[in-house]
Amino acid sequence: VRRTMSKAKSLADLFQRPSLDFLMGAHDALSAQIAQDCGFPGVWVSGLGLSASSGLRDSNELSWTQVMERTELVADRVSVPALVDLDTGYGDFNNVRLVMRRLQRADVGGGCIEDKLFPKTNSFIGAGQQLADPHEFGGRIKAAKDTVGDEVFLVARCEALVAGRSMTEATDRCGGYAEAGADAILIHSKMTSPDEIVSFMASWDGRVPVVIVPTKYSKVPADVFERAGISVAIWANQTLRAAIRSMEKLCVALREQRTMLHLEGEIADLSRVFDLTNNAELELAKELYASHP
Ligand code: SPV
Ligand code: MG
Repeated sequence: VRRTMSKAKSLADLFQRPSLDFLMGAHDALSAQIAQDCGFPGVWVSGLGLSASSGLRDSNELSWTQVMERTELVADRVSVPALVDLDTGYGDFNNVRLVMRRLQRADVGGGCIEDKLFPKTNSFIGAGQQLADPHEFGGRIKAAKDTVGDEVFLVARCEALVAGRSMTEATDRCGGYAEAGADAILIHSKMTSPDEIVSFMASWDGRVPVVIVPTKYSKVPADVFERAGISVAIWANQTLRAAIRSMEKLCVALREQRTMLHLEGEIADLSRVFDLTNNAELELAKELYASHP
C-alpha cells in the first residue's frame, strides 16, 4: 500500500501547527499502537523505555542496531509518525549518518539527537552531565540533514540547562543547532516548575519549533506551555510507568489470591490483545490468499 504522505512530512506538519500537540512515549510496538488508538498524533520512541523494557540501563547498553530493530517494529505497526530518541547519535557525525539512513529507509518520521557524548546517561541520573562541544554537535546535525534532507525530521536536543549551564548558553547552543539545520529544538529541563522553559521561550527567536519533555514538571496545565509558544510536548515514559505499576499490582494480587476470580475484570481481555495485533486482518487475508481457485 502506498502512503500518500511520508511520516517525516506529517511530523513536520505537526510541529508547524500553531497549537500544542503531544507525542506519547512508546517502548514497543504495542504501547505505540495503544497510543495511536487513543488518539495521539505521533509517538516518541523512548531510549529509557526501550532500555528498561529490555532490562537494560539508559546508558547506551542497548546497541544502536537493537534500537533500530525495535523502532522498525513500531513504524511497521502504527500509521502515525514516530520521533525516535537517538541519544547522542551513537558517536560522531559519521555514526549519525548511518542512523539517519536507516530511519529514512523505514520511513519512521523523525529522530532526535542530544548534545552529549557517547555513552550518554539519562538526564535525571547523577550530577555532572558532560556536554558535547556545540560546534562538533552542529557537525552531527549538518551531517544528518545533508544525508537525509526532509525525509527524516531532525530534532536537536539541548541538555545545557540539565547540565546546570546558563540560559544564555542554552539559547546560544540552540541557535547554533537551528543554524546547522535542525528542524526543531528540544529544550530539556529537570526543574519541577516550568519557569526555566518559559524563560527559555521568552528569549528564543522562534526560528524553529520547540519541543519539551515535561517529566519533572508534569503537573503544569497544558495551556501554560501553549501560551509560551511550545509546539510539541512529549510524555516520554508515562506508558512505561503505567505498565510497571499495573503489572506489579496484578502480580502481588495473583500471588496472594491464586485465582483470577476477582482479577479478570482488572486486566485487558484476551480479545483486546488480538485486536492490538490486528488478527482480524489475517482472517480476511486467509479468505483471499489461503487458496487460489
Ligand atoms: C527518554 O524517554 O529516553 C528521554 C526523555 O530521553 S527523559 O528520560 O525524560 O529524559
Ligand atoms: Mg532518552
